[in-house]
Amino acid sequence: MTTTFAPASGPLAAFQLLQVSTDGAVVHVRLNRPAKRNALSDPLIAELHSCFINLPEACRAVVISGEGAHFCAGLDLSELVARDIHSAVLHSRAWHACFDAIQFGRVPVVVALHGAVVGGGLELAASCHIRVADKTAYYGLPEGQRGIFVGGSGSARIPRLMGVARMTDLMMTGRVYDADEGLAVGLSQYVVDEGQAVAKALALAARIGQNAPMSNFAVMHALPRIADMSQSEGLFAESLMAAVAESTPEAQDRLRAFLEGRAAKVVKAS
Ligand code: 1HE
Repeated sequence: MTTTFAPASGPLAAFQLLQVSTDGAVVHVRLNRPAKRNALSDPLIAELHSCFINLPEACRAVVISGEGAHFCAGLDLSELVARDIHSAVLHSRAWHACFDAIQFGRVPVVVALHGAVVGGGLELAASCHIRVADKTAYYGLPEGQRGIFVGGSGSARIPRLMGVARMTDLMMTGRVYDADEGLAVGLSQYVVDEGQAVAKALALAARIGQNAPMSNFAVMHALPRIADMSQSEGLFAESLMAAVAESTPEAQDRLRAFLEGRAAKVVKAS
């Protein structure tokens, strides 16, 4: 795949711990703190939050990846040592705000995973919409060993991917899943060869960015909320969302294109 990514301009160019580049509709956000294994410090979380609320108008999809040998070592443990109760709550809420801006933002987010995807790194990955791992990826929740609990939305988001029992196992026993186990339990949707996760994620983001923005928005915002509703409420919400999506001019154009033989058919993967 040929890409022509260029450094981002405007507010996205000013970050110290993120490297942001753009290629048309796709924005690539790299965690850029490899010496500390991309550990999520307060400034890194603040930059990530700022990045997602300042995405350029032309952006239709985002890829997140990590520089160096690991995707992310989780919470920066050096910052935790001297926190009082009130600042600990505010710290956790700042992570929630950042990861909510990713999950419930304007555009879909694909994350490319390799090496350690642990603790807060897994919480970050769980807030993205599509997870692509390479063979080197592994997943752990060492909070149990460190004497702490998840605070970056892991208790709400990770069981929704793999279930409460598996999360309990990882947190209590220190069990680590490799890339294939992560795929099998639902932590990632793709596993690719070593070093190929970013390319695959960029290709998926380019494809996703061609969907009608309202369809992507409906998938991001309606699906997880409907999953939290009773069936009756969910079906009603689905009807409303479907009516909104299919009434947009873009949907009408796309439906006409298919009926007139101008749109791609659905075929088996080769
Ligand atoms: C860090 C961190 C960190 C590395 N906070 N500084 N997360 C963890 O419990 C995972 C802790 N980290 C590790 O297990 C390992 O570092 C890795 C498996 C990720 C990578 O190992 P390796 O051998 O490549 O690197 P390293 O030598 O361990 O680390 C390189 C440097 O990064 C070193 O600093 P240096 O100054 O000695 O060079 C490490 O101290 C530093 N480093 N990880 C701070 N996490 C909102 S709640 C979320 C709760 C959690 O995320 S708990 C899980 C925390």
